[in-house]
Amino acid sequence: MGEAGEHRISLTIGTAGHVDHGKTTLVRYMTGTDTDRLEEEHRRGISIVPGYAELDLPSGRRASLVDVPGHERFVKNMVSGATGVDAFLLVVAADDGVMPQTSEHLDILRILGVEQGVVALSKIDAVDEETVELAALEVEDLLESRNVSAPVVHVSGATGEGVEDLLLALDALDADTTERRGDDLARLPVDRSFVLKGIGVVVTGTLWSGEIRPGDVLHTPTGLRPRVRGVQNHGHPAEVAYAGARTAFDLTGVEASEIEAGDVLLSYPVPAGRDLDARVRLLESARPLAHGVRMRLHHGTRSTNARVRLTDRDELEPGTSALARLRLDEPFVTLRGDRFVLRSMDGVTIGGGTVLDPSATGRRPDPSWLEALESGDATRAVPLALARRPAQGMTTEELSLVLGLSSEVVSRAVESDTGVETIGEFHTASGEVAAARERLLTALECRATEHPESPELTVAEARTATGLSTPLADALLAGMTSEAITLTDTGAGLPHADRVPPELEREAEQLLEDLQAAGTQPPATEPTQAMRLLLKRGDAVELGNALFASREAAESVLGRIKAICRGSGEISLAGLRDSLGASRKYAQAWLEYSDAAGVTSRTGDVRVLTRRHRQTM
Ligand SMILES: Nc1nc2c(ncn2[C@@H]2O[C@H](COP(=O)(O)OP(=O)(O)OP(=O)(O)O)[C@@H](O)[C@H]2O)c(=O)[nH]1
Ligand SMILES: [Mg+2]
Repeated sequence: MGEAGEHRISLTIGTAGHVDHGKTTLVRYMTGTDTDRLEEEHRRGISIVPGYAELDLPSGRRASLVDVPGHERFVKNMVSGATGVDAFLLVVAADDGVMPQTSEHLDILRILGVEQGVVALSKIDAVDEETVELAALEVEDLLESRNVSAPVVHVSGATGEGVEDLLLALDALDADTTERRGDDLARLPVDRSFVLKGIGVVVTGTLWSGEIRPGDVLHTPTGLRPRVRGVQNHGHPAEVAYAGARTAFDLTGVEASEIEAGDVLLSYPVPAGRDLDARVRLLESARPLAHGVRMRLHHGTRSTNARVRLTDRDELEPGTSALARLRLDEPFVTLRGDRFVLRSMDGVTIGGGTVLDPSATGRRPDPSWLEALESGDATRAVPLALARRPAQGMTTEELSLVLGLSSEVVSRAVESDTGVETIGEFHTASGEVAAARERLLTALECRATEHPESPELTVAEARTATGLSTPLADALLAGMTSEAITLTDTGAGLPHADRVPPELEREAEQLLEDLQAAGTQPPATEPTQAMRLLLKRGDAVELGNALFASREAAESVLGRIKAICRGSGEISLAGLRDSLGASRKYAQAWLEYSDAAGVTSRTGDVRVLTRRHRQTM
């Protein structure tokens, strides 16, 4: 089925409620789908893992139902199924009333930010009216105590009584009320991974954000790069998996053993981290939370143990929230705004929170940074993010990831903020760039003053002078070439820096005269600035051993060497010495110069012309 013909899911509803209260039965009645797929689920008569079914609502909208297990041992699987749903369907059996997982599931939904939903008071066929009314009162009390408002519909999954009303109530729910960020990053928390005969490795999950298409290469935090061969949404082959859809992919480039439930697949690599800064909220029903306590943390399809360190207090009171640093036993991929659930080590849900900084650094959380992240206000958070990474700059993509905001929102904030300067693809604090530019110009001026004969810095030296990271320094250099500096293969310089000061020019002229007068036997000398200027201009040559000669002298000696070689096929040290009437030292130096210039090459005790010079007469 193609993209255009695809009947998209507009609403995802998660069931909730105590074990055996009739969730799966109700889902089956409404959809015809048995969400208890496992043999073990049938044998034990309970749900164990989340199951999925599609539901056509009276208005024509199509919803996805996530049916979660109610047994207290499978709360982890309930969190995994409930993460990312738009609304809840809380099922309470009329014969049993409100039970422990009824309230625990409702708490978890609130922690996950799922605030809207419907309560189904089920099994009304099995009890008398008075019992139904009693259960209804318990439900009202529960909703009131949790400050949740939701319609309560009396139904039977056995007879179908009340199901029409239930469908109408579900149809009245809004889609997309949860914070689903339209990130460019596609994120799939894997809930199943298996091998299908003839197809290969298949993973399933609910896509949290972004889009995934056949042919895409995905990334895992451990560095695997599986390629997507085929995509299915809700069991139908599709051209694109979209955020919120129940998806399945068949993958190449990975072994089945390398990907398991709880892993996350990403459209580009995002580092996993063990230290998170977060806002932690404690349920009204929980005991006070002491600083430094270890907890079980549930995030999407994964869970791990974590130590919770409160930032500004020793103890968190029930019903309140505070900033905290969480140290996870295993690295997780999280983004700003992600919700997580906290349970005590003995399995009681005590609260949860919202990730603010997924890669927390420093000894203590920085409250002003966390508050900016929490505000979701890009204009507030962008300058702080840039200030936290001095001398590096950040791309729009990096900012979007760190702030947990879409790249459009980030771009708008960057454009409207006069304190942000953009160089190439990097955004930086503008003061920082001005300072780096100053440092570079100063370094170039210094170089030009101290070494007018070679006033350029190498590119590496220029980068160092800016004090910026290499990519940012390169962007700065590239941006400055049109105006302030020249950038060539040899290095960076100032325009007109090759203008030589008059004193040096005079000194060089005098030196050149001396060299010319000295001819083929110049005296040894230090390589002064004036000498380097002559070398650079080609007016002088270096013979080695602190010997420098004029270009004319060099040309005459090379001419003589060539003539001797062409006459007798070779030249010896003694031969050149006699021809020049010079000492052995000079003859040796000139022969070495001739070798270095590629005119001659040494064979045994003599030199012969190189092939190039043999041919040209
Ligand atoms: N009489 C009657 N029995 C029901 C009704 N709904 C469910 N049951 C029975 O209650 C038992 C449990 O139903 P399930 O639908 O499996 O309950 P569940 O909430 O999905 O249970 P878990 O997923 O394990 O938490 C089954 O034996 C059902 O036949 C109902 O409306 N009326
Ligand atoms: Mg069930």
